[in-house]
Amino acid sequence: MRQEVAERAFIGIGANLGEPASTVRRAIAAIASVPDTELIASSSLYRTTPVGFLEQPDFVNAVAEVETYLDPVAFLDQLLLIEAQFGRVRGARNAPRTLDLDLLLHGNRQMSSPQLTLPHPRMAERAFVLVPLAEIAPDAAVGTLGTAAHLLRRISDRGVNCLNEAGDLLPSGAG
Ligand code: PH2
Ligand code: MG
Ligand code: MG
Repeated sequence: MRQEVAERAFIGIGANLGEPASTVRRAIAAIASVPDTELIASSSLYRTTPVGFLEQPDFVNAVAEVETYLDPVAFLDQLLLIEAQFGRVRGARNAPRTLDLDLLLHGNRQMSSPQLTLPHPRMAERAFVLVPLAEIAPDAAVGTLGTAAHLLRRISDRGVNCLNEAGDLLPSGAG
């Protein structure tokens, strides 16, 4: 449903099959064309070590920030549509994927339904989410847990490495 007032939402983007860097860039463009939604910012791309099931290729991760008039469930439906357009076939949880779009934050909403939990339940421990989120919105509040920058200081950012525009790893220590 369309709401009267726009809300700020953050989307976690991940891919680890095919050409993941190109997929993530095209996914950001697809998010920018969601109805009633404006892209505000997108993070750098990061090459990240898989979390959970380790025997799979590295991921490319990023975070996008939008302002949307869609309510959380309507916005999530748009994200699922984009995943399907990119050929995502839903297999086992944490299995390799062509494109994963996770609604991380939607305004200050806190909700839990079988469809959608906000804030995203695992984002506070995941450097592959918090590093790109803190890059574009260090002050974004993750429910009652604190800001992205605060949460990031409590975990290790090992295994999360920034890519340059060509999709190559930046030399470590370069920022
Ligand atoms: N997504 C998962 C599980 N593990 N690991 C990394 N590095 N990046 C991801 O996006 C990711 C993951 C489930 O969605
Ligand atoms: Mg995910
Ligand atoms: Mg997902």
